[in-house]
Amino acid sequence: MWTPLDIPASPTKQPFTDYSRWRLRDTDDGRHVWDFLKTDEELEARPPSNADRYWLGLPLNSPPFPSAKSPLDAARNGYSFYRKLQSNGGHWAGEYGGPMFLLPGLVIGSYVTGMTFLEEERLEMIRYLFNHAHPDDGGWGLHIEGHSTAMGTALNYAALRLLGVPAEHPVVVRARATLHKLGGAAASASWGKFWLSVLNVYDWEGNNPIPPELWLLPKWLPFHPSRWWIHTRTVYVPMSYLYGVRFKAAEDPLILALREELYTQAYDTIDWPAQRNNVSEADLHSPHSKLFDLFAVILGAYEQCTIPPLRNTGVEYAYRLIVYEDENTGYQTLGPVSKMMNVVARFHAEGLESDAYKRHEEKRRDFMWLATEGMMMCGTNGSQLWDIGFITQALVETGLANDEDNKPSLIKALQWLDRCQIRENPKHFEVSNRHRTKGAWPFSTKEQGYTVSDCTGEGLKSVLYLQTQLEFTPTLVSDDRLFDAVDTLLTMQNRDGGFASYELVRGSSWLELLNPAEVFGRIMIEYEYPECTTSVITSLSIFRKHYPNYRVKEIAKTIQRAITFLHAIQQPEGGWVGSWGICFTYATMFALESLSLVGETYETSQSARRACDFLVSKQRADGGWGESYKTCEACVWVEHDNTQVVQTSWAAMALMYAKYPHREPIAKAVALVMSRQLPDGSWAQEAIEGIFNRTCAISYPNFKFSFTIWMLGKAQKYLEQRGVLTL
Ligand code: LAN
Repeated sequence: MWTPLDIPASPTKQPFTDYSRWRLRDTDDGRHVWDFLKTDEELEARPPSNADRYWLGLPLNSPPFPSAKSPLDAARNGYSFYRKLQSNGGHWAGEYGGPMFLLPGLVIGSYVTGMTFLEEERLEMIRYLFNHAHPDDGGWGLHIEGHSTAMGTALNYAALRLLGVPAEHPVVVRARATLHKLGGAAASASWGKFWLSVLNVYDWEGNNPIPPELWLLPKWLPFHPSRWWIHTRTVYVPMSYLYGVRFKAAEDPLILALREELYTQAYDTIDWPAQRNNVSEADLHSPHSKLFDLFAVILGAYEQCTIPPLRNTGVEYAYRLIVYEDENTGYQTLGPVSKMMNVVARFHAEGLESDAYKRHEEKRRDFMWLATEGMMMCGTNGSQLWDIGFITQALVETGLANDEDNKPSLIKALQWLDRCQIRENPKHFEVSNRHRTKGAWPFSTKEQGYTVSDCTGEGLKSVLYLQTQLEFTPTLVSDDRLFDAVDTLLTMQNRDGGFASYELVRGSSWLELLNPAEVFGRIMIEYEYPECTTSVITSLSIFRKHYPNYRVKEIAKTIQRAITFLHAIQQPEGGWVGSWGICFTYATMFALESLSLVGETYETSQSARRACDFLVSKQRADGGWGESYKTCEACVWVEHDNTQVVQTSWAAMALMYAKYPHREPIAKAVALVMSRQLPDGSWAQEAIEGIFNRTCAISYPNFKFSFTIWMLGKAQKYLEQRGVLTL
């Protein structure tokens, strides 16, 4: 077994643990938990599945397919491979990494609460951090493809040290030098400052105030936290609790050592209040506004003379919200940041022996994913519903669903979708400021249990496709349950006609001026998104074909208003800006799908024509498309160094939705995607596919199967109709 000093000096592909002993638990509800099998008996009882092998980078022994003669052949080969990765429960598991500020939350939150890791988990987390240190300077950024930042480097540095890597290890020495060049931990963005305060290696005085009392203000106030974007407020709840009680880990030698390592000056000499707005240039995406600075000064003055009963009431209120959130989500919580903050809060209030502590400890593992480069903390407890939604629609639309070999996999997928639908509103509903959930589908699992507009849309579409367009599938989701999903969607349209992510837009856009998190943009309120809007339009359009009598007028009006919204936000150059995938290719595919459903295509609509011309103008000589994640930061197209199969598939699908009349761009895109297919039918992982909050990239590794297969199958029909049978 490795001891810390034996850890190799440089990034290594060679696992620190025996990869043949790791298994992904295969549960019906789609939980993702990696187990390390210690004994030979366990190994015998749990032979590795293909999914285990695939995600661990072990050979699958998948025989090569005869090379594809047509796009449909290629799609079929792709699915013959991908089918092998389906879980017994019916969904496709997958990594959901990318952000580099999540693992430190896991490690710091666990350290300060005394939660341990398996030795094997610890070693693979170290390896992950080694492998993702920036090759140029050894620091870490906001996400795996980003440049080094003070927050990324300070947090991941602390994580490595807590995981047991000594200060004199070469990886740590290099990272420390970079951290100091970036201004040290004092120059970290605010979320980094927060975690370091919890760890007791940064003074709470060096944070802008996070008073829990804001919750006690009247709800009608335009800046009341219940109006903020759900992720921001759900993170703010435990943050304000921990700030309110000034939680600090007990000092120990490692903490004392970190205080000396993280700064460019001696810890005792730091002027803490002066660090509140000290943020390294490398971290800065959304500088504080004047309004924010004013609020911070007023709240800072209040902190000097807090009224104890008021503070206590605020702290207690925040704690109640934490408990509601834990109980509403089976201790998964909305996301990984709030997850670990809630762990610390529950530990502080109820201690090590509490039921809450134990439940949190168990569910912590749902976020930990083992990949070829080590163990990471994921962006959610998986992307289960999102992935199953796309691949099932792809199979039905391309006709591959009716291949004998594929039928059982589609039945299993339908069974999973049936189990994943949320059937009731949350246990604590209005009191925890939640939107209704009855009938919705979540992004990951039913247990996590949050309505997402587009996940509900995609879930509904998939069920309708599988139940009504295939003859061999049972009807598992009743009409009433489909109506519940529609009812939920109909509660989610905003004034401008667009759909946001989890809820209605509750606050006005000036609230963005109060954005405290310097590293993210557009996080204070919900916004209407073209992607979410499209999923709702398309699902309602398909629903009304099958159920022409249910809430007919409302559905028609909703669709029409949503289309008006899409037109209104089309960019002058013709594309749509994506908020969740990179970037124009992603959102433009969704938007053109929507327009096609109301009969707007290249020949009939100015808007569709402009969008197609825009996309075609970005096609590369090799037939593909490639956009960098940097496109999302400024909403201006930035070419990626390489062509990407996923973006090429999105762009080609967009053109096909719009019935683009010239086949060449599509034929060239098909040829590019086919040329990248490996002999076993799969595609290699390319650049990161997703984004959030403008700046942070996130991985959707299953997209390289769902969208390639979907696009190729669709292209077969498109090209056949235009008299091209083979390429
Ligand atoms: C996600 C992932 C899925 C995504 C889509 C369904 C693709 C989107 O169409 C709607 C928004 C949603 C649900 C979404 C919102 C923000 C998330 C949860 C994430 C990008 C995954 C990680 C991110 C979350 C905010 C990460 C934690 C960071 C914070 C700033 C709290």
